[in-house]
Amino acid sequence: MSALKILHYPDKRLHKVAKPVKHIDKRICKLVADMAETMYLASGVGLAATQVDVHECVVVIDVSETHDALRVFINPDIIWFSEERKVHEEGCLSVPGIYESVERANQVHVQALNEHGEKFKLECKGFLAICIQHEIDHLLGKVFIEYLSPFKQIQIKKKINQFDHAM
Ligand code: GNR
Ligand code: NI
Repeated sequence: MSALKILHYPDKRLHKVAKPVKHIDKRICKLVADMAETMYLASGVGLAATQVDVHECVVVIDVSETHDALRVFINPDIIWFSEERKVHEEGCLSVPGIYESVERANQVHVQALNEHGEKFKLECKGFLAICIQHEIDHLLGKVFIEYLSPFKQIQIKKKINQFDHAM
């Protein structure tokens, strides 16, 4: 396994749209293992392949407190969104140091393949529902701050600029 480099906003590559995985082969299994290592090392609860500059539909999530419940989603598709929505504070490994409230569906039903190529459906609520929507957005080239007001987005860009210059 090897840890991968995580792209940071405003890197243009974060806006590429990921392509579906055609064959779950050794390369994809290694990508899943490397993404899991990268996510745990960075203390994240999820990671999309887009964030490590691989533009294929692969997501890993572990929302457990014990960090021992890895979930793998290949070609994930949200097949149902609840009408009920909820605001929750979000962060992103690709936008370090920024935490902002985002409104999303409270519950979603997701269909995907696991690393063995088996199709599964998962009913997600709570923090898992937020995470899977955040990760699938990455695969679509979308970063959570794009949900914020234009004013807020400019503020964040300024803050990131200052931070990058100080480094
Ligand atoms: O680690 C993460 N925490 C988090 C908190 C609230 C909402 C979403 C997330 S996902 C984020 C990891 C990440 O950037 N995944 O793309
Ligand atoms: Ni993210």
